[in-house]
Amino acid sequence: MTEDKPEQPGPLNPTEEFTSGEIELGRVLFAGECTFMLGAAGLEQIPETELPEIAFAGRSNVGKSSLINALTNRNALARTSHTPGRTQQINFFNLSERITIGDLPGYGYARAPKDQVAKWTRMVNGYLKGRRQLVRVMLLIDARHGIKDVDRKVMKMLDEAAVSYQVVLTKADKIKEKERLRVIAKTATELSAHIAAYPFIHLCSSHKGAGIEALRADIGRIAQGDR
Ligand SMILES: Nc1nc2c(ncn2[C@@H]2O[C@H](COP(=O)(O)OP(=O)(O)OP(=O)(O)O)[C@@H](O)[C@H]2O)c(=O)[nH]1
Ligand SMILES: [Mg+2]
Repeated sequence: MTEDKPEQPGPLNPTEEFTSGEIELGRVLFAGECTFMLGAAGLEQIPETELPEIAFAGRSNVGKSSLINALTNRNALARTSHTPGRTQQINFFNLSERITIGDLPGYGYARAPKDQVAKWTRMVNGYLKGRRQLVRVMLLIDARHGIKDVDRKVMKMLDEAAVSYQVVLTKADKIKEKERLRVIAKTATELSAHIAAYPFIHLCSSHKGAGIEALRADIGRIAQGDR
């Protein structure tokens, strides 16, 4: 856990953003059963479901699968890897029969074969634009690097498709507090120009557990229908 204790609410002190009741609801939601449903290798394999759905999107290796594991407190629910491009299909999880979680293949992996990239892009874009159940996209951004052009393309597409999304800065343990403040400020400024972006930014470390309970609380809000 980080030792940061800033006075103002926000990503460095995110629990201030949520009531203790919301933190508890989030904890209970993620303490429930989380089961792997299926991995969809193409749009036609995406399951028909009724629950509200949250997708974890972001560049290859940004930490999507690790974050799902940290949220659910399981080491190996979603497969993680040192090798970018590990998640090659959309993996669906059912959380407590309340919400569906989608772990997306990462985008922007320069060394992946071109036809593979084209296939993933088609699938991920088709899913993000056309998924009726999708209530929020968690757009993961590496806190060390900030928003990149490949992320901007996805943000533009989500804005145009009116799919609400929220930035989660990952790997917070890799940078110092001063840099955290800088990346949060810069990200917030850029997000303010995006119509479908939520203004609240999460800052998490899946390895150290920082920011995880706040993100659980936020997803709990979504599961409650408070969007
Ligand atoms: N230091 C640190 N490393 C992290 C954190 N989260 C993930 N990583 C590391 O980043 C690498 C990629 O993590 P994944 O969770 O597999 O990333 P992903 O976004 O699912 O990757 P793809 O499925 O390939 O798109 C692994 O080596 C993780 O251990 C974090 O909070 N801190
Ligand atoms: Mg992954």
